[in-house]
Amino acid sequence: MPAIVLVGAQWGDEGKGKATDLLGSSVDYVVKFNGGNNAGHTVVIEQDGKREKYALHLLPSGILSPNVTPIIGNGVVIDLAVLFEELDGLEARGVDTSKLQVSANAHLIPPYNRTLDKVTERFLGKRKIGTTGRGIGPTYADKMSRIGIRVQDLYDEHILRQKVEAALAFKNQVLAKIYNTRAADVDEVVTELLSYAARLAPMVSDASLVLSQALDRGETVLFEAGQATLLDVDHGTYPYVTSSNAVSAGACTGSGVPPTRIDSVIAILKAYTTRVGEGPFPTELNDDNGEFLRKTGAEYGTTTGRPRRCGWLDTVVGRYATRVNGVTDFVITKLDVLTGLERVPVCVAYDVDGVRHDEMPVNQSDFHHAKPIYEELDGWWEDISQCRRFEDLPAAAQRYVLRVEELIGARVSAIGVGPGRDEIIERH
Ligand code: 2SA
Ligand code: GDP
Ligand code: MG
Repeated sequence: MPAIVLVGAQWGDEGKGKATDLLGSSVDYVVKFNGGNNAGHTVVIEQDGKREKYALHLLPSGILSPNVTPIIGNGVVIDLAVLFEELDGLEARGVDTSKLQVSANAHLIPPYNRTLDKVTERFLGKRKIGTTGRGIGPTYADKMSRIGIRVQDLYDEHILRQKVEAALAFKNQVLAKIYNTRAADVDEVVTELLSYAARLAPMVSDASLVLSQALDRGETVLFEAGQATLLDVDHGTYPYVTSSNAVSAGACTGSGVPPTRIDSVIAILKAYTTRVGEGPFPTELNDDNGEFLRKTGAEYGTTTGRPRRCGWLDTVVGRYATRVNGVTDFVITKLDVLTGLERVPVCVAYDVDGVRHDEMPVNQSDFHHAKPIYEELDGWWEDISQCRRFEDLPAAAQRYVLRVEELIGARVSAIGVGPGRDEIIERH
């Protein structure tokens, strides 16, 4: 399978990082195609008998696999200070980062966009999105408004200055006059951006060409999404979304590899649901069960440390993910977190003002009113973290997976039973 796209099926933090890392041993390239350092992927690796934990934000999770060439595609927005901090951190821990390539067309997050992200949230008040404050939204807005700064601009100071001047001519009005914050200084911004240019230079590539040639040679490319289906700017719970395309189609626009070259789409589905930030969440639990999931699943943001909102699995969302991503296989993660519950409710449809909806309501207001219709499945008590074959799972856990598979309409080919690299059941 030469070109595989890996996406999140819910609102993020499904365990994409672990899944990518797991596939790392059998792929040649891992491409991050959307988002930036708003992402947070935790990968736990057994090294010399010790559990080593890595938290990645901007770098593709494939960077932890020695034979993988990690690529940051054109669809990503890059904070250069964060990029080098993350690279330094990994190098200090002995990870070889020398293969990293960065698309010349990727956009940069200039310092003023971090400020704009935070003050916009403040001004939105109770309508805020709950962003990570990393400057993601304003940078994608600049890209679409054609006032963005790209990686390649770092190598022509004249053009870089022109672009920063053009962006600030408008932005400084907003910053100073509307938001009443300090205007950004063109010289300061240009100097800061240029300070990274020399170190970045050897990494800059024509990522689309590199990937196209790799696929021609029969090599395997894994496209790793940041965030997830319901945070996608077009197909998610707008406006409570991130500002990029996190669905499988984003892999093409965000890398320069066309849809005709994609062979399969793997979606990662957590055995329950979490969400960080604001926005509708029909199966959210504000009770002891929610607290149980948060504690047992260690549901705190990898980037911001925010407690994640928790709820039961929503298979309406799962079915939607199958549809909009063209999912060929699912990986269900964190099944172990559900151990010890007497009954495990699974949302199968919604009740919207007395009307049953088996599919995601197209109208956002309906989704805000959606009440989950649950099917209650039997729970299990046995520790499943040592299970490595589907048949090893307790009968109730097997039934949970099979019922979910039926409801989401695509094959479950692997099941996570713990955070470690080997804590996984593969179904053949
Ligand atoms: P932004 O910063 O503009 O992308 O925020 C817009 C919305 O997207 C959500 N978002 C995320 N949701 C889950 N996980 C994310 N990454 C981190 C993690 C989050 C963290 O892995 O834990 O540490 O808080 C992520 N990134 C963006 C965000 O909550 C807004 O709802
Ligand atoms: P991502 O953003 O989708 O990569 O997910 P995060 O890394 O933000 O959050 C997933 C968390 O779950 C991480 O801390 C992983 O180490 C952990 N994890 C992944 N798979 C499993 C699993 O099967 N069981 C348990 N208990 N933890 C898991
Ligand atoms: Mg995450």
